[in-house]
Amino acid sequence: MKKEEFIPLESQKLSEKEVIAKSENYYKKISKRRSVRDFSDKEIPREVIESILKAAGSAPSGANKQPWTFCVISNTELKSEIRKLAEIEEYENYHGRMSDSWKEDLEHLGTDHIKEFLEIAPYLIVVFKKVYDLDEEGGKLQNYYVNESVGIACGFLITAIHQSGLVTLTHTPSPMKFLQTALGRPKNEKAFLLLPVGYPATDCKVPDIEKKSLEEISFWF
Ligand code: IYR
Repeated sequence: MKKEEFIPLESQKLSEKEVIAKSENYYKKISKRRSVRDFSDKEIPREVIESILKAAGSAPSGANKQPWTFCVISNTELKSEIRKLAEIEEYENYHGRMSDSWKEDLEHLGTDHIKEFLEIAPYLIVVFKKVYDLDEEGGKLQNYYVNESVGIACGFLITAIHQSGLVTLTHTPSPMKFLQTALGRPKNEKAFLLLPVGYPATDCKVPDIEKKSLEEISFWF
């Protein structure tokens, strides 16, 4: 595409005051997001999931290759199968693969190998990264900055879920190979993140944790 073929940017013309107010309001809203492990089984309309996936798919990516696939699971048997397989891996993690210091670092989150939420949440979204693309003859097509791109898309996905009034958890059962097999994904796709999506349970509690201050996370030059 030549520069002459570019199209005008759709953007709002805002005053400085409006920009300040918008940035503060967004911070207030997004800082209420919490990772949730206690889900309600209340159904979610399919169109909500479609919208949050379209939001995720609008993320920037290396050379606009959009190297991601989102698998959406609501089928009860498949959710149970995924729970079973995730718990097998997580049992190994919590009973050997994770170092003592890692387990100590997780203690305040109250996690263990039991992953009930994988069956209770009405939807599971498994994000796959496309390490490369395949052309029609099965030839390899290069993707760029795949981890960065898919990480950004996951950020968009998580904020879209929060913005919709729903909750999620960035669950990383490890290793995640079982997801590629269970969902029949091709060899160019590797599981990246598993997100249960739903409403929080009525009595949902979250760990009492804080985020680092602006002073701790930023250096200004
Ligand atoms: N994936 C495991 C362990 C785990 C690891 C980290 I890093 C966390 O922040 C939380 C949990 C699990 O999901 O239990």
